[in-house]
Amino acid sequence: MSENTFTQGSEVKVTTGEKVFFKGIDGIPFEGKHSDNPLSFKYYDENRLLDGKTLKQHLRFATAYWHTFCGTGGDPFGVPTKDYPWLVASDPIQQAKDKMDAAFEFITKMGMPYYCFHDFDLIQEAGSIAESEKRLAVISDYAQQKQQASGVKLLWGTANLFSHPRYMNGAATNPDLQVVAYAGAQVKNALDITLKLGGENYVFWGGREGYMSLLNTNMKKELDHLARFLHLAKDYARKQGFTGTFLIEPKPMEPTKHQYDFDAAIVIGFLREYSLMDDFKLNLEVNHATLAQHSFQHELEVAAGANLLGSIDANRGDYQNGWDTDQFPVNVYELVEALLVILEAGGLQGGGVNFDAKTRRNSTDLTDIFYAHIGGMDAFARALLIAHQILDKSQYKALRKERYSSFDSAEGQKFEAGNMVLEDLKNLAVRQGEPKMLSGQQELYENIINQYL
Ligand code: XLS
Ligand code: NI
Ligand code: NI
Repeated sequence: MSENTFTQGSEVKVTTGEKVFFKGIDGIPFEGKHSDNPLSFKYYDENRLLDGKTLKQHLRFATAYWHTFCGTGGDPFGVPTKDYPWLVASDPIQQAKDKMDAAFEFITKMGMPYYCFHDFDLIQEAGSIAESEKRLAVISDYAQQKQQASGVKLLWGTANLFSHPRYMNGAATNPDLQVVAYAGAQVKNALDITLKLGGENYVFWGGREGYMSLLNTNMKKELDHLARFLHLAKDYARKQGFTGTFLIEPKPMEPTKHQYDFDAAIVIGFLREYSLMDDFKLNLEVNHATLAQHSFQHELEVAAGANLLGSIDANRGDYQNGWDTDQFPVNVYELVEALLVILEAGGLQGGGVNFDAKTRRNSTDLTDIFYAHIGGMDAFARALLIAHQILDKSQYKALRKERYSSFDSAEGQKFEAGNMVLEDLKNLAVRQGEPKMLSGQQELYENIINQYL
């Protein structure tokens, strides 16, 4: 591998292959909000300190290999629109290396510390398991060199168990054991390369683990199989020395009509039922939350409440239509609401902010992927700073505390500690009489966010 390196920001070194794909862009500097340079950060100053950690350490941004280097703009109504120069070689190994050169060039020019992949984002799947293993060995060797040269790390790996036709009836929940076995082989290999590359987490997104019709589905059996499968994967990875976190990424539907990992609450119930709570946490995605008719901060609150807030997939949906549009995040007000939850929970547990987002079909310039990530990173950085200020300076926390202050009384503490019986509640009600009307003050809370924006 021949590469050029120079330092971008604190840790990541710009790393190109023999061919330079993003000519004319050397890196994305922080220039502040008054800069008119569209290829600069306005808010994301990676070295800025906040509570003893840099913004880079707080946010732990990652690029999603699949959208940014594999997604070429095809949709159900039309062929791809993006001619990415790293996808032209016909030999799969050469193409995978070109793609990885482009990926590391992009990631390092952005100054992002992490990336995430599915096994067959890295290299095209071959015709047999043995042949695919060989390909994965070659490309993961190459990734290892790239990571060493650049300082970029792997936030998480995963296996694509939804694109190949064999998975049309699901992977771990497939009614055919032979397909489950194939999924097992694939996860074993994906775990092996994740481990080899020092991956900090491993994700399961159950794209086709669900059903299209209940008429042909034994739901209980499929859920038991899913849990069995996750135990096997976890036991194998732990035996190999993986110390990171397994993450389940909930989504209610798409591509299936109903996905078993519907939302955070359902996944938590599943993990609890099948004794997986010690090893698994959640990877929450904005657009999956909205598909489940929740806000993103709702999903974050649910996970944080169970101490399972692992990582996030950052993107946004479109409020005028109902599917997973995976757009880059731009809505600072909503991100502040999310970051309030994340900060109050003490941050993400081992995860980071992965841009599971894609540029639009008609965003066909290579520069567009820079604009997209700059926008997302700036929006997150800005929201983080604002949320931090709100927690630090405003009456937000005090207001919320005050709202529950009746539970600080002797009776309230007795109730919370489980030292009351129902008759005690009745006696308290009789003693104190009709409760006063206590305003929820929603508008006041909403105005606090606006004030700090
Ligand atoms: C799809 C999911 C997927 C996972 C990784 O909607 O978001 O991209 O993040 O398999
Ligand atoms: Ni998604
Ligand atoms: Ni995702």
